[in-house]
Amino acid sequence: MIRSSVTACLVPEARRGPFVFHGDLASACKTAGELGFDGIEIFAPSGDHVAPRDVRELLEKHELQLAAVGTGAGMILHQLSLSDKDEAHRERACAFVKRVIDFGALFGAPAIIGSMQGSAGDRQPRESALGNLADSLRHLADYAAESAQNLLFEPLNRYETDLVNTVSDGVDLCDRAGAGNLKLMADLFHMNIEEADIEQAISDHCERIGHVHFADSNRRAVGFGHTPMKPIMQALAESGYSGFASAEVFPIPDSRAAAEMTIHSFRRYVSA
Ligand code: LER
Ligand code: MN
Repeated sequence: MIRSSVTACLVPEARRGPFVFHGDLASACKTAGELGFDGIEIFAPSGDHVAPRDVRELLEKHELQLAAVGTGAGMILHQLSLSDKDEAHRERACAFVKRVIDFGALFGAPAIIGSMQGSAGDRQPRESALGNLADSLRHLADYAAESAQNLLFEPLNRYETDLVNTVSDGVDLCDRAGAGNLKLMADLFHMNIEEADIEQAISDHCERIGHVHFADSNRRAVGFGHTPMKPIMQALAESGYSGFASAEVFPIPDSRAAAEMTIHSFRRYVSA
């Protein structure tokens, strides 16, 4: 059974970012619970920003699971990257991610490596950046394995990174890192830009997918854009995927409306 989730961003610097809820975790959990979501995904400034006790209380009260935790604040707030050419810098990036892994592990939730992959740019050859990234991911996946967690790696569209843009490139990188608990995150917004055929990419690599960002073509809630979602979600379900479809979308026209449209579309395409 695929489970539904929405994102909550607690990073003021990312307040214009593609997250359903911004700023107030308690009200995000309340609305998510009222609408019948299974989980919530948290994007926080660091691994120790919110007290685990408070999160546990909110999850229990609103009958939610913690779906996943984002690490992108390491890039947004501290310009950290797991592919940086400088080893000391990469170590700081790994230390930041480890604290997020620790936080997620308290709730059985995996950490997501998206923006923290960085990019090569003109600073180093792409091949050496990919090598650095694979080394960092291996190290972090081993760390996550110590608390029996997966680590999620997310291919991003070409306007956000020059390293890993497609699911197939993501598979190559995971193979290079060589860690069985390193899974791919399929963000349907990035895939809409980069994949030749989204359904095919999902069917080809379904056993590697550990999490889905459920977003329409324009990065609004599914139902507000033009991605043909029915066959995509069917391919995912037929592949046996049983993780979360988590809405990482803009709160347009507002958070509640984006959440309502998401759960409506989820029921239409997934749990109908
Ligand atoms: C960034 O575009 C994204 O999709 C996030 O999930 C990365 O942290
Ligand atoms: Mn995403």
